[in-house]
Amino acid sequence: MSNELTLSREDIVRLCERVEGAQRRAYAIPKLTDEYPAMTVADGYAVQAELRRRYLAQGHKLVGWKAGLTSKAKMQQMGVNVPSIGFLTDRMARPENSAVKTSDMVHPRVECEVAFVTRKTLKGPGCTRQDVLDATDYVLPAIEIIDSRFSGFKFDLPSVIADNGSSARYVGGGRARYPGDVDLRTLGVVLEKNGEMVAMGASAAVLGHPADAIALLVDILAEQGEELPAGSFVMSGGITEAIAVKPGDSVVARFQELGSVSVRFVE
Ligand code: OOG
Ligand code: MG
Repeated sequence: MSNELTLSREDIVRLCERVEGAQRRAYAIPKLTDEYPAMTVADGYAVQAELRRRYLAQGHKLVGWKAGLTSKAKMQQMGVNVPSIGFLTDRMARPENSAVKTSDMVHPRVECEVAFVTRKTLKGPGCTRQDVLDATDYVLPAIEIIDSRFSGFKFDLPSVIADNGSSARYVGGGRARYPGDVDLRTLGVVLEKNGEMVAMGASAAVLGHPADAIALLVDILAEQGEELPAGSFVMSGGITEAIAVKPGDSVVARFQELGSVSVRFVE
């Protein structure tokens, strides 16, 4: 698949409005490639950039970024085998252990991820694991709540990128650690829903090392002429498959070394 921009400016704005409407009013839409089968990854990022521009113009603050589809479990679950990135704003953040509303989402799912907070600018291309570790202030455990705006949670890479990587909400918590104080490759995690274990894994599932996912994210940003500023909150991608949630559910992600993060869901 080529990665040229094929969409006109008009099409980009039109698709962005379609995605924004679905995000705001929480309804499912057909994946964008049904109407634009020639859409490329570059087109997807153009729609995502327009979405970001609009949210920031409306006063949302950019907090950081997320890498997605970075583990085999996630790739297999979604049928997409290339990682992607999306942006995170202040409006998506929720406090640890809070009640997250599901009525303003389409079909939410939870993921457990290692999050990084940076203290230096990171710039691609050629960003390495070591660059990421050197620029990291601390790492912490996070639960991401994803919500594809596409019917049946089914999409392809250009569509999911345009929908900002299904970003919906995120919760950071647990115990923050300096990256040099833990072995980020071997952290185990257990995901529980309503007291039962529903998934488990280890951080190496994320591209061998979660810092590699951040390096990849920095390189994807560089392709768009952007860098990752100091002070960014960055999620490295779900370690296990994502788990569907509904009102009444409570979820805990228990991480080795990093403590646990929890969240509950209400109507
Ligand atoms: C795309 C977002 C994937 C992750 O951590 O892999 C993601 C999706 O599966 O809807 O956030
Ligand atoms: Mg995720």
